Parts: sequence; C-alpha cells; structure tokens
Amino acid sequence: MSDKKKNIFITRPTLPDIIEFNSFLEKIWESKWLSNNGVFHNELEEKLKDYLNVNNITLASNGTLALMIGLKSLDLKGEVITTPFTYVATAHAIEWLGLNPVFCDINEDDYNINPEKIEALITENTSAIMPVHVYGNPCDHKSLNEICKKHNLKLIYDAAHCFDVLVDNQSVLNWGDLSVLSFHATKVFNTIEGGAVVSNSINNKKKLDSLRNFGFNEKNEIVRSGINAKMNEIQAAFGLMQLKGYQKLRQKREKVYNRYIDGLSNINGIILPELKNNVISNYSYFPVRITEDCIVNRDAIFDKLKSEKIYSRKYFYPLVSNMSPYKENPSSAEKSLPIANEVSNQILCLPIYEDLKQEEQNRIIKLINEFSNEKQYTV
Ligand code: T4K
Repeated sequence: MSDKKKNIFITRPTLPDIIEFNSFLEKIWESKWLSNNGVFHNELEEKLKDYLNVNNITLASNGTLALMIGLKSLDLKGEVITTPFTYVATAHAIEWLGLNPVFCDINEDDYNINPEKIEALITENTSAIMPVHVYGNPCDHKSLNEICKKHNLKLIYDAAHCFDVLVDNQSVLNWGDLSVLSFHATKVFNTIEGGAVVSNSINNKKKLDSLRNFGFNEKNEIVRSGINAKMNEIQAAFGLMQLKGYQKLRQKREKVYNRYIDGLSNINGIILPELKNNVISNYSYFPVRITEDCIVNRDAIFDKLKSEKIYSRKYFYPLVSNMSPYKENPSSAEKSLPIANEVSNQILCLPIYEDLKQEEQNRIIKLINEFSNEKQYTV
C-alpha cells in the first residue's frame, strides 16, 4: 500500500494570487525597469514605512546583506556583543565586517540575550551590541538601552523574526540605532529573498541607501565603499501583494498557535512559548522546549515526527558558538553559555503557517502527546 501521508514542513511560504501577480509582471515587462529604485521598490518602501509605523526604511536584497549594511553604517570597530542562540547569519554579518562577535548567554524564559550578563563582556574594544528578538520575542529593550548609553555603544537589533511585532502598541523596530528585518521565503512577510533596515533619522537612511548601492550618493558620486544590496522590482511587486493580505494571514497563524497551546499544555517536561500581555505577536514560530522532565528527549520527538513526514526544526541547534568558524572564539566556551547550550539541546520548532490544516495539526499534537505524555491522551 502506498504511503499517502503528505510532507508537513516547518513552514510554507505565502504566495500571492498568480493572476494578480501577473498584472504586476506585465507592468514590469512593459517598463523594462527591473532594479535600481524602480516604481514598485519605492512604493513598497513607502507602504512598509506606513504599515510598520517606522521613521525610515531601506529595502535590501536579503536580510544578511541588510545586517551588513546596517553594521557598516554605524562605523564600528573591534567587538560586537551578540547572542549565540540565533541563525548563523547574525554572527556571519559581524565577521564579514571584520568585527569580532562576542557571545553572551541568554534568558531562560524568552531565549533572548541576557542583559545581566552583558556588562562583564564589555571591554575597551566593544563598539556595539547586536541582540536578536528570537522567534519574535521582544528583547528587554530598556536594560539594553541603558547599558548602551552607559558605555557609549551602538545598539543594532537583528529583528529578522519581528515583522509587525508590537510592544504596548508600538513597533519594536523603532528601538535602538537600527533594526534589521528579513523577508526570506520562510518569513511571515516575504519578498522571496529580501530584507530591510529600519532607521530613526533621514541621514541614517541616506547613508544606508548609499551603502546598498555601491556607495553612490544622491548626486551620483561615490562617497563611501558600498555594496550591491538592492531589492529588485519582482521582489518588490511580490512584497506589495503580500502586504495586502498580511493581517488575515496573521490571524490564521494565531489560531494555529493557540491550537498548539491547547493541545500540548498537559505534557510533563515540555515548556511551551509564553506571550507577554503587552506584546502583539506575529506568530511566526512555535518553539517547544523538551526538558529532562519529559519521558522522551528532543531528538526522539524530532525523529518520531520525521518518521511521519513531519519536518520540525531544531532552530537553533547547533549553537552558533559551537559551529566551526566560531568555536575557537574565547567567548564560545560552553561554561560561559550554559543556558544557551541547554536550550539549544532541548528546543524544537513545530510547523506553523497559515495553511497548516487543522487535521494536519491535530495529527502533530496527537503524535507528540502519545509519544511523550505519561498520561492517557484522548482527542
Ligand atoms: N537573522 C536571523 C535571526 C535569521 O533567522 C535569519 C534567517 C537571518 C538573520 C538572515 O536573513 P536572510 O538573509 O535569510 O533574509 C531558514 C531561512 O533560509 C533563513 O532565512 C532563516 N533565518 C532561518 C531561520 O531559516 P533553513 O536552512 O531552515 O531554510 P530551509 O531552506 O531549510 O527552509 C525551511 C523549510 O521551509 C523547508 O523545509 C520547506 C520550507 N520552504 C523553504 C523555502 C526556501 C518552502 O516551502 N519553500 C521555500 O522556498 O533557513
């Protein structure tokens, strides 16, 4: 008998209506304008600025290049304190700028950088802190801001997971000197590949615009060493279409998220994500932490799901500080990153996306319960 079970991935990208998208493509074909500040590019920049309620936004071809031009715009030197519990692009961007990442341990509850452990890592070579709002959980901005003010450091957020996340009804993207978004296909708002840097002053935006375009200024002179990080017209048109349907999709993901909370809340040793009351989430990830109190470990659940064609992901394992380009870094010692190492060994992100069918999700919930719950599971 053939196995009819469908693959269930960690996420599936949102795609615009193909007929409507075609009308955008026709306009691009007609104009033959494909990149370099095209009409759709400029429209998306304006629309995102309004939608996200931010002062300035500079679109980029992907989140990694957005991180790089962001870091470059701050004229940093020496060391940047960051978290090892992130996607590897965070550390790579720092390295590519010729800077040294210094890894700081994370919190037990939200998995973000632990501000209480930062000051011990600050040296005369530290020039910035780059926290990550992991899974869209907002960092402790107040404490981070105070540390940066006290030590005269720049604060640049890797906000790749934080599209349209609000704290007290305000966008987290306005925090710090800069915030960087990713619009990769796997993100809740995607432009296939893409990213952006949010900045507070128009002068910063002008610098970022110049850095993403080889270093040209508005008079077409090269005034700095820039790179090519431009978003093209097809990506921008895709983004314009995504933006229209975004809120509806967010609500669908919220339902998926809450069904997991209901269905998995009774398992000994599994810690579910917790949203703070003043946070409006984008429901982009559903990380569960499988602790020693659970009768099975993280890898066993991962394998069990995989055997049923359900592809959860161990975001973020291995820890960046344990990866070969970073493991010799003095800040990578396991003893200085105990929480990050433990969480990285226990975390599992479950499939979450707007089109995840209820029966598919029920199957995931049932499997996890039956496999890891000592108590009898009834649907
Ligand atoms: N900072 C942080 C904190 C980040 O998380 C990221 C990226 C960045 C910076 C850098 O931003 P970008 O330069 O990427 O804009 C994925 C993404 O590639 C990456 O963007 C993301 N973080 C990271 C957390 O996840 P993988 O290696 O897990 O992706 P992949 O190809 O295995 O895709 C995951 C699943 O998604 C697939 O199993 C199926 C589904 N999928 C994926 C793609 C690409 C599709 O259904 N269709 C698709 O086109 O890294």
